[in-house]
Amino acid sequence: MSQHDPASTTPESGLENLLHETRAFPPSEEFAAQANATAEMYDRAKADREGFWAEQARDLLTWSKDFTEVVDFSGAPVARWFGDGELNAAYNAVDRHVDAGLGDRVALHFEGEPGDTRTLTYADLKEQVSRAANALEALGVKTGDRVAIYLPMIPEAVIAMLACARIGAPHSVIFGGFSAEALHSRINDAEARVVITADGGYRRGKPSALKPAVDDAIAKGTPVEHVLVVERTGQDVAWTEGRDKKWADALAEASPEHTPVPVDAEHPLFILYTSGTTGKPKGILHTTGGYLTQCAFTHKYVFDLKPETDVYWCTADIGWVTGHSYVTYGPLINGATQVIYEGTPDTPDKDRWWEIVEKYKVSILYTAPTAIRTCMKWGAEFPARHDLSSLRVLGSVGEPINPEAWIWYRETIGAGTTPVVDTWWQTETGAIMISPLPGVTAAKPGSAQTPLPGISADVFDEAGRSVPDGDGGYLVLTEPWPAMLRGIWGDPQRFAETYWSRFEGKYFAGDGAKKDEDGDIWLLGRVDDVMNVSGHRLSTTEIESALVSHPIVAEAAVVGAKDDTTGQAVVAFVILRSDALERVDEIGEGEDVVAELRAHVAKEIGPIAKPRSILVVAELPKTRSGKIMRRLLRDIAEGREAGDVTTLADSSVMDKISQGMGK
Ligand code: 6R9
Repeated sequence: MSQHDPASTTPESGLENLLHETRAFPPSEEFAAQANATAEMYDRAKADREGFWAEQARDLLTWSKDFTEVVDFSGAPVARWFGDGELNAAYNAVDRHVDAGLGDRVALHFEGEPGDTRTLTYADLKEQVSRAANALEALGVKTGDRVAIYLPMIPEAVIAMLACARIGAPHSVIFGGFSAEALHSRINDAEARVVITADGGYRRGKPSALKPAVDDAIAKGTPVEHVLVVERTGQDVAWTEGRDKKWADALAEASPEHTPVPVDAEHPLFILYTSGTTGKPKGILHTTGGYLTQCAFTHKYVFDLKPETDVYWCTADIGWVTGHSYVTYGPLINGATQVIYEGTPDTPDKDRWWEIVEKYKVSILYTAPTAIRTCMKWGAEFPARHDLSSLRVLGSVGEPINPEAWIWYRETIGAGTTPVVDTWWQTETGAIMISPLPGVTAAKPGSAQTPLPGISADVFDEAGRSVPDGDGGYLVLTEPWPAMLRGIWGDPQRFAETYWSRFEGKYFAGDGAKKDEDGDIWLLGRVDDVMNVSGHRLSTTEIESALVSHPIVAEAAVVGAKDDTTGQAVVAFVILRSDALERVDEIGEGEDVVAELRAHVAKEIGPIAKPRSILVVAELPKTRSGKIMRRLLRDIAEGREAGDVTTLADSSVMDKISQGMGK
């Protein structure tokens, strides 16, 4: 694998249309009059940032021991927030609502893909989480031990996370779409001794197995001693006596009473792995007090949550950070009633989401631009089949939302009246950072606009100077924020280098951005070798490593090509080994090789990482110093003439690649 071409690490230019957008949608008077957010919040936070966050922490959370410190950044880049306070996340998400007499309020409306449903009140949740916490303790899990969670989107996913939090055992949730290989490396990196999984989950109308991947991962060697298995699909599963235990049995044997363990505000709450610019995923570490404060704050004000009357639905899977902050923690801390849905939006038909909105009278919907664009492609007839009049706030996250999709979302789903909030944040930031506030901000389609009260962001040029309004550069976060990551699990040096060295002492987000004439921020996509496919982060290097690990591949280069639906799509260029070329008879050629390599990537990383296309080439375009020029490959992948080739070691390479593609 070669080094990366610096020329390809400038802000993406594929979003020009976004920069010519001038429409604005001020809030209606009715909405503004009832909104949680006010314009004064910005002033209050500006006047006294620490005081502002301390107020939020006390207003939104219950502390078993109050704090006297707010933020301490003397150990930069690791911050401490509310450092001498103590609290428990599960107590805040569940018990205190029951204690306040809200035990009968619905916490979760679960909709399974086959149409089965379950309703859990806060009292039900308290019982389940307490039993699960006792069950984990019975398996020897103690405060500080890591627990891996590999589950479909079923209530047990939320219960498992909260059970871990209840005993102060950091969870590491691994997305159900990841392979045994990915599971193996994540389990080992976090040294998890317990895994919570299920036989499978329903996807696209059929059961999809999960347990075999756990068995395969453990067979490769891990510290795992116990596996709790939720029965969801009733599929046959292999069973290891003494190690595997049915979740239902473990909970039935456990007491429904459990005292939550108060932990320090800086106690680790979870590790969540995300792709970086190198092959090895980063275990992003979040702690308790600051993280929960910002989750609760943003969930209340960005979505204008009224917990007594709203029905909230975030379509994210708990395998991603959005599922952590805006399914499990933010909504439950705020005592919300929410919907969780197990399956795909087109099972059994393309109106499934809208059927769910109508059925549960969803009033706040939070989803990703890729899903909105997919619905646009399917057509307005599907939402038109349902009464969507309950909706009053719409949110977007995961990638830049193009103005067309933003307008379609507001017009077709939001009846032309609902505020749309485009929320920018990352696994690393823990919670929303830049977003309009409904009822306050005049929203601009395609722009995340303004750092939230108490958050400081800016756009810097190459030299680390704040750019004037109207100019573009790199997004940076200039002050510590409560939900900021506290590090990369086991790798403090990588933490410092990745985020804090590009602009000394400031957090470099890896995103290109522009300030418009009003100073509003427009996000322009990643500036590093991280791709964003359907809102999921994938590393070019990680997929290249997977391809090169196949015996027939000599070299591989991966680029993210613009895609109308998924934002970006993975396109791979591979050079086959000469001995493989000689054995074409055995291994097949063309389509066979491509199918084989796509399957190989799915096995190594997961189906989400499968390249959309793989092109077998004789050579890759490289500079004289041996760097692959991804910019040129992206030109090819996006169907353009290759740009400037003058820095290529061999300028005929691009002609050969283009000829090979029939151009
Ligand atoms: C929450 C989440 C983070 C990356 C981030 C950026 C992109 C997320 C965005 C957005 C433009 C938005 N991103 N929200 N880009 N506008 N509203 O998605 O976390 O999976 O870590 O991805 O996603 O490129 O750097 P994560």
